[in-house]
Amino acid sequence: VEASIPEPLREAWRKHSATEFTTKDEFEKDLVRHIETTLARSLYNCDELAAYSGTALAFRDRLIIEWNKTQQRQTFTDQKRVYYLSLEFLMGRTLDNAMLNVGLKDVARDGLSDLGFRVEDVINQEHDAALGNGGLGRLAACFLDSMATLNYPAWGYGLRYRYGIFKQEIVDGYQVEIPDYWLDNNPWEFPRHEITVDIQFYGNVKKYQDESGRISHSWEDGEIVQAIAYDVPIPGYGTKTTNNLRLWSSKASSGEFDFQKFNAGDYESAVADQQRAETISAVLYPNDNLERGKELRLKQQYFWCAASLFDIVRRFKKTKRAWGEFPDQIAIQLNDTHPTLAIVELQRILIDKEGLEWDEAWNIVTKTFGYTNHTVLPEALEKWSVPLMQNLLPRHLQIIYEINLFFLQSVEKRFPNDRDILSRVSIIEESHPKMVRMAYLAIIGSHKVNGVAELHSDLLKTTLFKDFVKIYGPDRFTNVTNGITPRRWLHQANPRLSALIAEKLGSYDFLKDLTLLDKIEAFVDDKAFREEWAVIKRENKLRLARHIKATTGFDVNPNALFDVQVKRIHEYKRQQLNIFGVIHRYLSIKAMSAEEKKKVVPRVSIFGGKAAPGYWMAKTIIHLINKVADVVNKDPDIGDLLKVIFIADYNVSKAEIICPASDISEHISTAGTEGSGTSNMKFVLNGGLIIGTCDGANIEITREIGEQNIFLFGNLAEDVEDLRHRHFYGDFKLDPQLERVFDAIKDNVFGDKADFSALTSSIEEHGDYYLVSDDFNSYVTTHEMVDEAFQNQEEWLAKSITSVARMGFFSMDRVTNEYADSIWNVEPLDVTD
Ligand code: Z16
Repeated sequence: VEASIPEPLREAWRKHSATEFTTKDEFEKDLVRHIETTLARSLYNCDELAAYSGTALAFRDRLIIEWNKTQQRQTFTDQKRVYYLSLEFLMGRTLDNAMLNVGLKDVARDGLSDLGFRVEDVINQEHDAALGNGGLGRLAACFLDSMATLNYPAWGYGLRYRYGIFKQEIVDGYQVEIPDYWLDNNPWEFPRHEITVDIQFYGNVKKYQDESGRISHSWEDGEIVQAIAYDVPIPGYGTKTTNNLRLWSSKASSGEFDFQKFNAGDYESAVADQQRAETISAVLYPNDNLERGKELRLKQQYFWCAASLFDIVRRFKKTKRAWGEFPDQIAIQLNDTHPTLAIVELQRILIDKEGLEWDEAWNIVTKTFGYTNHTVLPEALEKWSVPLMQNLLPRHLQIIYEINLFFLQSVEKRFPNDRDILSRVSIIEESHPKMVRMAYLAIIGSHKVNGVAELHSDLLKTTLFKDFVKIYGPDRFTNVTNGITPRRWLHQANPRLSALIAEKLGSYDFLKDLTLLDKIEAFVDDKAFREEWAVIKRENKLRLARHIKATTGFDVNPNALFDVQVKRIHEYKRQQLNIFGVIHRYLSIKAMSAEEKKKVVPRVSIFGGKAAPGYWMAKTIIHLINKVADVVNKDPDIGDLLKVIFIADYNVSKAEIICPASDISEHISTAGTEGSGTSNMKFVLNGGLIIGTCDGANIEITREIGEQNIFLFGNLAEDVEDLRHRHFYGDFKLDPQLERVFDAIKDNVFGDKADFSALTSSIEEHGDYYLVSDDFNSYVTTHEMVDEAFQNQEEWLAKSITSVARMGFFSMDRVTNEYADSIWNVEPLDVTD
């Protein structure tokens, strides 16, 4: 039913249509009105939290007005749209970002100050929206920011988890996980109780034949869970475009089934059914780069894919276009294999519900989807057991077998003499139980597959997916190196640096075209500019030092070299290499004379990151870091020369404090294991130097900023296989400096050695899979070069400025435009009013 008001009655609507504040006075009026009415508070009981809520509501009003207009405009122009499907959106806080994007932070600052508040304190009241694990989820959030900023008609689709990534506490040196219930008083979401989709699970498939002999399938019975839409406005920077992020929440279906139970007096079991339905969107799985094959996770994936596809198809059908035009109107990007079922679901809708022929449907499907791969780690590649899928999604499994059959037939025709290729590329792995290989299904169902950095994309083509390159040719595979949004990761996190750059360039245009940063290289010898640059870094270090003092109680010397590694804790990211390096440094200082100590460059080694709750080795690494901190930080022989800090609960809002405050940061994964990495970009963009391996985007960062501006070390990806082989055949001698580190651990210097035996033995006895020993010498030597370089502050500063100037390539806007041109074939929608 159309709910549109007829033209003769629209006058009153237009007269009273909501307006947007622009001045300080108007902002104050909106703020006070929200505090007094929406929040039912007054000037007698307005604390910082209430001031936050009122401010958020005032800005929310603005976003909503533009969001409505944007949606109307996009519907009206009816051009191709992008749908970004991601199980994770690691958004962080919204208010600061919204203020900056609409260009009214100064207005808010002045207004809040009139009413007795500091804008920074108000902003700090907000709880992070942490619906993601790490890089993959943050990339999705950067995409949304960039797509809105560039005026692309684009929606995100995800799950509205009741619990985001857990909060981390450190108790006696161990990680403890606290549930992250974040939804109370979240002003940034709009429930759309009228937008619902019924989602089916289990049941069975019936086959029918009509008079003409045509066979059709129907998925019957099973259980129904309801998906409810929650919408989140996504404002672009310096544009009126405000896109939509639609998150689905699960609820028991209000269908007959439950009423029957309630009516039959089976109250308890009816309530239990409701609880079970709500479980689907209850919690984000806390694994980064690991898939564990749990049924509830598969339910989450299907629930979200089916709801999103229904929504997309419903919108398309309103346009009354022919099905063949579907791929001209719609591009769907799969963020990893998590949404691969969307491919199967669209095929099912087209053949089972809309009556298309298989080939016609499949042609539409493959033209619609693109698939982004984020990792080559085998433990992260999704496989679902066939019996599990048979039970939960019987019709989808049939369709997968059908897709596989047609695919293998075509492969057999092309490679009649290659018997092995069929079993190698089959979507079904012939194991016990059989498994569905989701990455293969995603490749077969998409027209483009991309990796996230050059090395990573090359490895995909030469290792993981090499058979598919043979089958489809190299053009199906492409690279789009990741980026970050300069709005959040420069302007918001580092306002002073952003202002200094704007002052030199004459405007903030670089925030929309980051390649303009190259103009600051002309000021690298400008004395005043250099001094300001140094002062800003120092201020940012002081801000972090205050945070460290407040959260850990430790004092750190702001003149020391701040050495930071913050990211998920994972063996492949090698925080163990870092902490072993710290122990090596500690032992070296302990062995020094007073004279020698005078030459030591003081250091603060800062760690942060969460371990997946079931990942024991990662938790052991956290434990060791904290034990080393206990010993080192109170050792009178060491004083200010070395401090070790573990920052608990690393998240997006902490990253905004940490990234601008590093002198050097560590990106030291075993070569060939990190897809891209994106914190490397955040640190360099904020004037920090980096130490890293030749891995992921480090390689392209080196190419852009110049190898004299980065500290690279370690073995290359091409040598990893051979080194592992040698370990396997016992051709291995522990690096002698690492041996000294292990001896200290085994002398119980950092508490009970038994606590860390898994860590040392994985290197000494179990093949050193991540090549910690092989890279140790190179790592330690490179850190000596870092110390030496840091002593020449003038040269260090030049490296810092030059690097920032050359970071334009890593803007998410470049990434978004590349996807738009080479994968989605969509155009921006110009906003003229
Ligand atoms: C993830 O965060 C990433 C890959 C993956 O398969 C699963 C998760 Cl949850 C990361 C990569 O590890 C990282 O290198 C990359 O920068 C990031 O995805 C974004 O592409």
